[in-house]
Amino acid sequence: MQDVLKNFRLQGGVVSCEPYGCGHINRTYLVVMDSGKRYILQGLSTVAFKDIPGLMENVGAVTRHLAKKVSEERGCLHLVPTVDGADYYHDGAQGYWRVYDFVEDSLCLQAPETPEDFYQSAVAFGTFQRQLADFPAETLHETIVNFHNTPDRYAKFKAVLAGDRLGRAKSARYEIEEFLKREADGATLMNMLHEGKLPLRVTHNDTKLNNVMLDARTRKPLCVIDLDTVMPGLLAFDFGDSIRFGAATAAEDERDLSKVSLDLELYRIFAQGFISACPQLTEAEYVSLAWGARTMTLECGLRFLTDYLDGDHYFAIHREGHNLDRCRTQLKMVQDMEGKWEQMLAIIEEIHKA
Ligand code: ADP
Ligand code: GN1
Ligand code: MG
Repeated sequence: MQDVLKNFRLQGGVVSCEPYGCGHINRTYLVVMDSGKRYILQGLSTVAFKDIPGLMENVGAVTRHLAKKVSEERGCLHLVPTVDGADYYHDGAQGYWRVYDFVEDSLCLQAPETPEDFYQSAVAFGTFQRQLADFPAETLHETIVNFHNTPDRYAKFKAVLAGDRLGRAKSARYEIEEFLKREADGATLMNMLHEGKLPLRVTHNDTKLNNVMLDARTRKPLCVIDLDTVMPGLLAFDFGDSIRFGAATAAEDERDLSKVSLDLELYRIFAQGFISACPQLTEAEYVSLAWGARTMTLECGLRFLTDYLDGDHYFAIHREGHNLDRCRTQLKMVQDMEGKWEQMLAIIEEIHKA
């Protein structure tokens, strides 16, 4: 790693560089210097991202835009330049690398420890929307084309299923049938977009709880991280992906499905925080939020299933069948949301009318 690190303008000498965090996509390392300064080094996934120069142009522009809006250093991510003054380092053999200042005295949670933590993460993602409301969306590269186009995710799933190269479909018969049954549901948001009912905004598109940093002392939001998928999108994507991950009663890869459900109280709390911090929502956007939760969960489950059938190339796995386990929790969440659907709509309506 020394070979990579020597290309960045770091303060001091490197003491250690160890794998860090729970991300599924990039290779993340914590770098500790003899000066006491710490950094995050990331090797970017060329499986997930086909245009990394474009992606890094987005990240550079977005972080610089945010830096003008925040009141303290830890209020947004800061890229550390290379010795040549660039935002990232690329080497044919070693791939693409970037370095961020480590966000010190912060918490990055895999699950909310208290409902208040979840509320604060909602405020963080809502505020992020507001801070980017005046960002020139047309300058952003689409870092993953059709990222939250669920009908397109279905098309890719069906192509992989038809090939079934690894013969894994037989071990996921039930899940395959259940996802196929819900294809029309998966198109709801895209239909609303194409009918001109929902506005495109600059969205984060990957609003997992572990993509927000809270202040370790006050537990108030510091900043939103993992900006690789900042692109034009729907508010419902950001709301929905947060619910999918953070309002679940169990981890994304829990094997005991009896533990997996949607916590409606956490759903309500997140909606309150998110709506209060976001720019003004349109009438249709309010209605779209519950669909966002259902669609992002369905889509993510479908993506895990597709990657399982395809040989686990996309999401990092840590055990055999990991992506199938993840797919099963998402399906269980979708089924639970269907049972709670009227309540999910009513909760948003109550907040809207309050
Ligand atoms: P991935 O796309 O793989 O999820 P992330 O950018 O989310 O990659 O980073 C993975 C994890 O590393 C985060 O969940 C967080 O715990 C940690 N992390 C990333 N950037 C920083 C940072 N600047 N300061 C502190 N921790 C960070
Ligand atoms: C990935 O990068 P990370 O781990 O925050 C994925 C998301 C999925 C999520 C599922 C770029 O998020 O879309 O919802 O895993 N990110 C990308 O946990 O594909
Ligand atoms: Mg992440």
